[in-house]
Amino acid sequence: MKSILENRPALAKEVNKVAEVAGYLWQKGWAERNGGNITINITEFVDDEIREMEPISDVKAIGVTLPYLKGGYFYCKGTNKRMRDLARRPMENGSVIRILDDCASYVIIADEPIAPTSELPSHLSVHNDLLSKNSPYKASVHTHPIELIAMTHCRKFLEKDVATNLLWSMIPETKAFCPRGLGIIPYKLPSSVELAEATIKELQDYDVVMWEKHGVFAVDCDVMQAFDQIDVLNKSALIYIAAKNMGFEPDGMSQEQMKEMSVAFKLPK
Ligand code: 2HA
Ligand code: ZN
Repeated sequence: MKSILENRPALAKEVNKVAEVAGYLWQKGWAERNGGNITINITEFVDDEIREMEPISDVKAIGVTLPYLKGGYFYCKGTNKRMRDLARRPMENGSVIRILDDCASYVIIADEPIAPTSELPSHLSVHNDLLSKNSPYKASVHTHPIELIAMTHCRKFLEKDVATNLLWSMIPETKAFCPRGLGIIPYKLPSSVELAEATIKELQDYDVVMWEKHGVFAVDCDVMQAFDQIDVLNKSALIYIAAKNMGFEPDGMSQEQMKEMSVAFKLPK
């Protein structure tokens, strides 16, 4: 069977980036079993031949109406599929979907009829919101980073920007490469429309948001950059834990040092 990626190097490059990141998520221990999901808006790579491809699934409801997604195409990790498998075989553990003209349903078009991620309402609602704002962001990543999730089991880190400021203060790179910080979303049922709505709201102010006691959701121009933002935050969490394990509370960079960073790197906060 011919893959949709065949003779489409630009599209294949984006999907291969997803596979590379899926491998990192597994190696980091952030992707147990089927944990986590990735979706990429690939509409810009779609040609007439793809537009004419016959559906290979029934029409399925998204659960929400998303007007900016009309005629859009997404690569989605498959529900119940493993990141470690996707890393080697992205088109056997994910699929390409087409959003239909009612903006409330989709069909799978390639390569195999693999149902998309259980967090599809959150992912697609976020893509709809990004398009409504003309954002250049095309990738959304949900994963289970151990140390960041552990922090959400402590109430003080759930207060606005307490975790952000602590993580920024552990090493200068974190503020430079995750300049909008870590948003916090109180616990909500996985896959729910409530979780999707809260995620969109929090993403107005942050590129990475934490689902309390569950995982992070990050957006960026491509999947590699979304991963990098999560990675620098979790690195800071690891430094914090290392210091605590050495028996002391880390001092952290001072507010002056962090302000100096913001000026030097022209950061938004
Ligand atoms: O896709 O992580 O939150 C598996 C999950 C759901
Ligand atoms: Zn999850």
